[in-house]
Amino acid sequence: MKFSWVLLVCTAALAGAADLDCPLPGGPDTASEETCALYSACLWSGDRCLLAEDIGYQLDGPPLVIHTGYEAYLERRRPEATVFGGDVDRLHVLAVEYDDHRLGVSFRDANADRYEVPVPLDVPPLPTDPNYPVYDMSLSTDGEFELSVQHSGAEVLRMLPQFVYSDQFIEATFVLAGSDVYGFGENNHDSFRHDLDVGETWPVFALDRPPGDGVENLYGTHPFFTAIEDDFGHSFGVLFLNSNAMEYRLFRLEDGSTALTFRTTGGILDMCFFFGDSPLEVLRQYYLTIGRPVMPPYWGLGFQLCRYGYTSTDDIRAVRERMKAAQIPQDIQYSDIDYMNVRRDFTIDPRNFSDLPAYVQELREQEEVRFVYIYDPAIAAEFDGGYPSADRGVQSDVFIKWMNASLVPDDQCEGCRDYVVGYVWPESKTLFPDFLKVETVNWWVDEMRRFREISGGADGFWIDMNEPSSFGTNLEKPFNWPDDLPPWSLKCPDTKWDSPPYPTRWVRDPSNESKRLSDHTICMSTVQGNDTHPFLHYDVHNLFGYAEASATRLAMDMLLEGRRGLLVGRSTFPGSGMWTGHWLGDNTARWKDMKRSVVGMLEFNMFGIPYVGADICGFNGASTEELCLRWTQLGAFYPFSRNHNTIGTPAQDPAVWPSVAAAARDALGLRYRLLPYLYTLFWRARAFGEPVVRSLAFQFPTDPALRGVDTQFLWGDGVMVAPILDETSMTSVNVTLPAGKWWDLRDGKLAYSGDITTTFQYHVGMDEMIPVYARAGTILPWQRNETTTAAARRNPFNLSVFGDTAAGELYWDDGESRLAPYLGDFYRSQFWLESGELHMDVLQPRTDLMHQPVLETVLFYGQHQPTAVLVDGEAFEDWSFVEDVLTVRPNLDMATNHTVTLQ
Ligand code: MIG
Repeated sequence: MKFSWVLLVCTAALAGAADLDCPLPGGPDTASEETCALYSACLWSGDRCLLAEDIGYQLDGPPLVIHTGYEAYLERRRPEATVFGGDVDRLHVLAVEYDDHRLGVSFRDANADRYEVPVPLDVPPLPTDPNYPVYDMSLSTDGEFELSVQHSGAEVLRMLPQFVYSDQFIEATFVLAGSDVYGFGENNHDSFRHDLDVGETWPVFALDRPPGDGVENLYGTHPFFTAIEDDFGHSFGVLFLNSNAMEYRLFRLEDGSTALTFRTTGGILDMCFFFGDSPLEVLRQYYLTIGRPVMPPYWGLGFQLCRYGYTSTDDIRAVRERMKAAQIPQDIQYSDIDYMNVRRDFTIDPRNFSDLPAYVQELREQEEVRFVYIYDPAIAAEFDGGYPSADRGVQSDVFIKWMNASLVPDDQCEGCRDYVVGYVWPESKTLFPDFLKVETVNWWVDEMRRFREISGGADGFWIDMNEPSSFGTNLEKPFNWPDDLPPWSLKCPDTKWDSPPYPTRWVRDPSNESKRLSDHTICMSTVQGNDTHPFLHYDVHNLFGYAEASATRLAMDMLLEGRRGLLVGRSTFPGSGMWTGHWLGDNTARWKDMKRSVVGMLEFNMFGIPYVGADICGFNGASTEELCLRWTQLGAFYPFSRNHNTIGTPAQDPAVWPSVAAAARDALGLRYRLLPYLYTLFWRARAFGEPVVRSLAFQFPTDPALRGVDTQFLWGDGVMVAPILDETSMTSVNVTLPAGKWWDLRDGKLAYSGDITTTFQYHVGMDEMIPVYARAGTILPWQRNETTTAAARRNPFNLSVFGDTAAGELYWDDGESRLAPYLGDFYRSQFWLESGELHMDVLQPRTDLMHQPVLETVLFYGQHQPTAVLVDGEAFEDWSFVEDVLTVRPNLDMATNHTVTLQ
């Protein structure tokens, strides 16, 4: 604890004043003298409607130093000035120094409770005494309220005076250090680093929205960013723990400095800061705080095949057969909603898919291929006795309700009680399970149990449509409403929740057909959770997918007999990574979408959901041979590697084109060889909070030239992937390699050695694999590839050692025991090379978990030809030196420590 809250010892101060646009509901383009005059907190100035600088809050008494940090009360500076009314008169500010790297600053109504996000952060309940915090902060300058945060000797964040805090609208603007800012989502960002000059306002609100070309809010909600402060890579991150509809804008102030405007429509302003010497340290702090990611099963790292529109079990079988014939690796086969009987959850279409459960078993038992079924949250409102899942749901009262009986529409369907009713895929109207209720979780687990018994025992779960999605809300009728029925749709009432004063930019988006927050989802004036203390859907909309993922993970834990299983979900929130992975949604078969998937993958690795990937070859639209080929190569390096396609489009599985099949064999071959390394990275993500996929900016933060690179990425710190993403140069790639030595994993040749970052162009024929490099300093554990992970796991192990000094490790378990990482049921060893000696140090000798606990070969890259090789001190003959690669074949027992000495 330090006491210098007034004393700012800072070398660089951030700008303290700026013109900020008034939050006009129609957007800044609608500014006019007349509209501006509607808001007493706004001023017409020249041609802009600005927030007055003398609004906001001032200290009511000096800040207090308390055990946990600081505390202060604020009062409004101009009580008569307002934007939307309902301003909170007195705020309570609490700054909590959780520990040396984490700081919380929250602003609450001093006189009344407001909604707060029921998602716990993993921070010390009583702060540890932070003796040497790497940050410093103050709430006041010269006796005036001013939030200022310092890190690494400089001010890194300052709040501007135009601070609005009202019933349904909160806005704060911050000046930030540096100009390299990453994160916030889920959006269709074209670049990983935010473009401050464009300064777009992005909406954040869970929505079933295919990533397109506009400024869109997509499926999940991640109000978290990281900024690199300086050339040394010092960084900080901020989570805004808020679940209401939000928007943010990263832009430059007139003086060029970096600014962030954060707006939300409810809850409190609750900021959690993370500080690090590097961006990866910030992410580690973030992972530890929101919950570290669940490990996928080993088979979840294999290649996965899916499409919407399989017509029968035989149709699926035919695709699987052509994958086999083409010898393309495959670990997982999916079925989309096609398997369901009239698209009802927990049923199987008796006409075309009655034999699917048997096929699921056959795939597992005879081919070691796993199966994944999709589940949608919307439940058909059918109470004629033909759909027991719905009956049981009503019996347990599991569905989301209107906030009061007067809102129940007159044409409420029979048996639908006071539930909100929408329309999705089933042939009937639907109800929406409230996963914030214990009864719903129990019902969901029970339905999953019943379905499991009739469906062949798949260990994979795919949860879709959980924004939640509902079609045609507020319109005449849903697009898929039956023609022979009179038009109908869910119509949301005109409450303050369904028509808030500032509904955020999403409502202005051209894709928002009804121009309301409830477009494409359910009404905001519905309630969830405990009957005695309900939540408004308005407040918890963004938690729907989080809660469903948590319930589904619970079902898996209860049903899978100790196996981890696989879960991928669409709508996510901070902490979702504890339960689920994520696919990036309904992209289009375009080069642009393929390029953007790298950005999405990097962002979700920031958001604590490293198990992520995009639909390979594109979901919407017809893929082309060239695009699908390059996308298959890139997708072989998505942590979640799945080819998926929508209904009505031509098949695009990799066996369709011989050229793509060849590319898939090559790229997936390399992926499958490297799976021991990738699996170890997933273990480190869970154990230590390290992201699996990393940007160059985050891995090499001391090189400012790399801050904007988002066409390449790394697996851990050792493997660099340089995909081809550009239609205009389909056979060449610009590769950027940071200082050091890099070997090309395709041919084992040294690709670059130098002490500066280099960029070069590289020719890659359509019949060639995209370049993948290993960095000097890396030791990669690997196995020979096969066409399933199950088969590859039966091979012996090998090491590839790059450079003169190098390190690596291997985590290994049975691949799917849920508790293995927690109970120590795993093998682990570390490797390092130093002064010509390679050491293998076994930390946990559980070789009983391996089929062949043998270290067969060690490949050394970047060594001179030795005069002799010793293994465990004894002269050893079985080695060769060919084309600069030294191969030693020691066949070592992996249970014990070993040394390989090069002389
Ligand atoms: O409205 O289940 O993102 O992967 O194939 C479309 C059908 C519903 C959306 C998912 C997509 C899936 C599709 N679903």
